[in-house]
Amino acid sequence: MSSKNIATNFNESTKAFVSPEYIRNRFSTIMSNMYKDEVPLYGELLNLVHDINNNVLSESKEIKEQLTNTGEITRLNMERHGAIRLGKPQELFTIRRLFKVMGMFPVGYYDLAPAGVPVHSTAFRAIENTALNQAPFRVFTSLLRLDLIDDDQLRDNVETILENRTIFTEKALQLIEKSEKEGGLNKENAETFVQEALETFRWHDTATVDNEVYEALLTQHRLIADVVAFKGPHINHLTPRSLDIDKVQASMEARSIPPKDNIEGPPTRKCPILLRQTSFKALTEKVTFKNSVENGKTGEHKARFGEIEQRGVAVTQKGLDLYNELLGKTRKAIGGSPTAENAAEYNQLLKENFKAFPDNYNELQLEKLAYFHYFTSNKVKSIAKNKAYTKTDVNQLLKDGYLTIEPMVYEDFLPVSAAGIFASNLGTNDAKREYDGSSNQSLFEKDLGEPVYKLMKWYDDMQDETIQKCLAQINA
Ligand code: OOG
Ligand code: NI
Repeated sequence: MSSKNIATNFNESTKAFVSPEYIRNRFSTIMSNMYKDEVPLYGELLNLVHDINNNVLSESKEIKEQLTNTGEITRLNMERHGAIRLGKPQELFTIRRLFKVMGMFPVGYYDLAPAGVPVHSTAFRAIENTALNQAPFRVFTSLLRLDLIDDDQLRDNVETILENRTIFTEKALQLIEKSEKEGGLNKENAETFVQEALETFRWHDTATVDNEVYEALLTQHRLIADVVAFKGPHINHLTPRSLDIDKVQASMEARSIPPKDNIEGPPTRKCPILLRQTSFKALTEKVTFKNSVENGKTGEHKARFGEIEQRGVAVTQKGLDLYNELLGKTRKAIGGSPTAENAAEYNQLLKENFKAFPDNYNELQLEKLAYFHYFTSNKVKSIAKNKAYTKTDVNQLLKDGYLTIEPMVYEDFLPVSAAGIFASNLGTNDAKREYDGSSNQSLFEKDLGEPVYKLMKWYDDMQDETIQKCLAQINA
């Protein structure tokens, strides 16, 4: 083969790489289809969310404009996140590599132990604004903390069970390696990759343990049984993005979707902040055990559900501190997590307490409580060019109408809400117990094989980028 031929072949194969966004969208679509088949109520929920989103968009010009300006409008109907729970460090390490093929990176560290769930977590997602708008799929990924199991014998047992399982197919592992070596996958390989990767997330109704071990795991914590007793980390929910979560919550029962008692996160506001979430209760699913044939014993397992979320503006550290203070104050007054009985009282109090959190975008911007995208207005053509404008001029430029802002959407999760979602679906009081093991981000990152992206820094950088872009235009 002549050198020219080699060059051509090389170019062809490089050019033939599909983008991580393509792979991520493709994976998100086939995962959603699989989940609709496995959990038909999720399909119902998707329809409900789409109907309500369409209503909001046709009724509110303001929201439509805002989503158009930030580029979010294109992603609205493909927006979803999922969640998985892993058992051992090796699984976390490899899942990081798997998600990287789809352009998803670990962002943030969430410690759920103080809220009574023996896991710590991160969220895999795209990290560039355009990439997010093209394919916003993300996966909340938890790793079981074996160090929090207090029964020594059970812990050893769990370790042995987990040691013996492989949650990735041979072909998926090969394609991860190929993508790492060559820098991408062509269309055909990408298709095989997504189909093979999907196997890791599939539900298996046959437990890998016998009914006695299952019961012992269940007694420790329902979550431990969910992670350890099965062949792999079945996707436990998928979550579309709603523009009006109160309306969805109120409309669920009419469509025979049983809602959770209350919405997690901040109260209803004119300018939504962070993230509000609700879900439908987990299905009761039949499982057979390793020894079911011999003893005829089958069981029931509850793990898989559907969730909805409404995303609002990302808040700064100052905003997050205020959020945590107001939420904490409300929870304390009510005696912890709200229940079906005191949900109305809780919501009333939450609303009252959050009056201390400004509810208009200008104030949120001025008080540095939230993050924004900055844009130049048409007026900028006539700006006086007698100085070089800098970041210190931004507030004046806004006031004079040379700049405009749009809220920067919160792309991540909230630990207290996550624990609430876990708890309502585990269907027990497990989440009431306390684990006093200290949070262990460095161990998590060691298992992951790299540090997680720092949450706040990511928003800071994004906001700064849009400001610098505006200043460059003004000073040009
Ligand atoms: C994850 C729960 C967290 C969210 O949206 O906060 C979550 C789980 O139940 O595995 O998905
Ligand atoms: Ni979720």
